[in-house]
Amino acid sequence: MAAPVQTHDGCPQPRPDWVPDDAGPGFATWIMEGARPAGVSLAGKPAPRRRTLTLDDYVAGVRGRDANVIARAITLVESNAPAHQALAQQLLAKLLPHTGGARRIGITGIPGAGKSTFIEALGCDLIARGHRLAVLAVDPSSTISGGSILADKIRMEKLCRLPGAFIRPSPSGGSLGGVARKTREAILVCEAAGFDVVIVETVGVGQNEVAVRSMVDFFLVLMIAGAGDEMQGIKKGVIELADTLVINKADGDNRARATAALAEMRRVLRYLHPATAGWATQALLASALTGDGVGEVWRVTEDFFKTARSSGELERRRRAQAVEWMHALIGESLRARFYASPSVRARLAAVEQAVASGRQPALAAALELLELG
Ligand SMILES: Nc1nc2c(ncn2[C@@H]2O[C@H](COP(=O)(O)OP(=O)(O)OP(=O)(O)O)[C@@H](O)[C@H]2O)c(=O)[nH]1
Ligand SMILES: [Mg+2]
Repeated sequence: MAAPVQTHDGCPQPRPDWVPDDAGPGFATWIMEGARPAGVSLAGKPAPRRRTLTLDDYVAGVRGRDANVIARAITLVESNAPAHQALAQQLLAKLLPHTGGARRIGITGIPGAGKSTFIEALGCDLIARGHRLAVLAVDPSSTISGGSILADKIRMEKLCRLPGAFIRPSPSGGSLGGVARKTREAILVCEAAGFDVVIVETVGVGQNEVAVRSMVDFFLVLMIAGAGDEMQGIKKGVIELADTLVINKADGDNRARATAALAEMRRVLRYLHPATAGWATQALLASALTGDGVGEVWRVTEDFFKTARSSGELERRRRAQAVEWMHALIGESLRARFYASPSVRARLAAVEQAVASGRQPALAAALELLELG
C-alpha cells in the first residue's frame, strides 16, 4: 500500500509503511526531502562518480573560471594524499605565471567581532563594482569545534549567491602550518582564476593572525568596543600587524562607545610602528550590519594598494614572503624526513625516556638523534 501523504509543518510529507494509520503528528517518523545517505541517488543506485580531471582539465577549468573546477582544484591542492600532491604541484606550476594579480587581504578579529557580516557587506559592494572576489577561511580550530564552517556559509548567504563571488570554508585537517600551506596555494588558484580580490578570513585566537599576515598584502583587524584589550590581542601585538583597524558595530546604542574606542585606538597608534613602511596604520569606524563606513574601509584599502605599489613596498613584501615561505617549507620537510628516518624512529622512545628521567641532557639527546637522521 502506498504511504499516505500527511502534512508536517504545513508541507506534505510521504509517510513510511510502518507508521500506524492512526499516528498523529507527534509520531516522529517522516521521510524528509534530502535525507538520503550520501552517494545514493533517488532510484537507490549509487550516484555517478565525478569524472576524473586531467591536469589539462584543471588548468583549462581554472583559467576558464569554471566554479566547479576551481573548487576541485582547491580540494586537490588541499589534499594530503601523496598522489594528489604530485598532481597539485604540477597544477600550481602551470598556474603560477597567471598568479599575483589579486589584492590579497587578510581580515581577523575575535569570535563575534562581525568578520563574516563585514565580508558579506564589503563583498556585495565589491561585486556590484565589478570586482571578482574569493573568500578563503583559515580556522584550524573549526576542525575541533565543527560548526563554524556552516555558520560562516549562512552568514554570507547573499554573497554566496552572487556570480563573481567564491567562498571557501577552512580546509579540514590539521595544524596551523598545514592550513596555512593550503590557504597559500588556494590563493594562487584563485588568482589564476581571475579573482582580483582575495580575502583570507581568520579568527583571531593567537597564532592565526601571524600566519595570515605572512600571506597577504593588506591586513585588517576588526575590533569591537568594550571587548577588552587583552582579548583582542592589543597587548599581544596584533595591532602592530594591522594596516587598518576597524571598530565594528558602530551603530545604535553602541555608536558612542565605538567612537570613544576609535579615539583611544588612534592615540595608541601614535606609539606603534606601522606594519607597512610608508603607510600610517588607519583606524576607522564601521557597521557591518547597516553598511555604514564599509565603503570608507574600501577607499582606504585602495589607497593602501596605491601607496604600497608606487613605493615598491608591495613588491618587496611579496618577494620577502615567498622567500620566508620557502624556508618554512624547507624546515617542515627536513623535520618530516628526520622523524620518518628508521634509525631515528628506532632510538627515539629510548632517548625521550632518558631525557624525561634526567639521565641525558636535552641538547646531547638532540645531537645524538640528529646524527642518526
Ligand atoms: N549591531 C551590530 N551587530 C553586528 C555587526 N556586525 C555583526 N554583527 C552581529 O554580530 C554577530 C556576529 O557576527 P559574525 O559576522 O558572525 O562575526 P564573526 O566575527 O564572523 O564571528 P566568528 O565567525 O564566530 O568568529 C552576529 O549576530 C551579527 O549579526 C554590526 O556592525 N553591528
Ligand atoms: Mg565568521
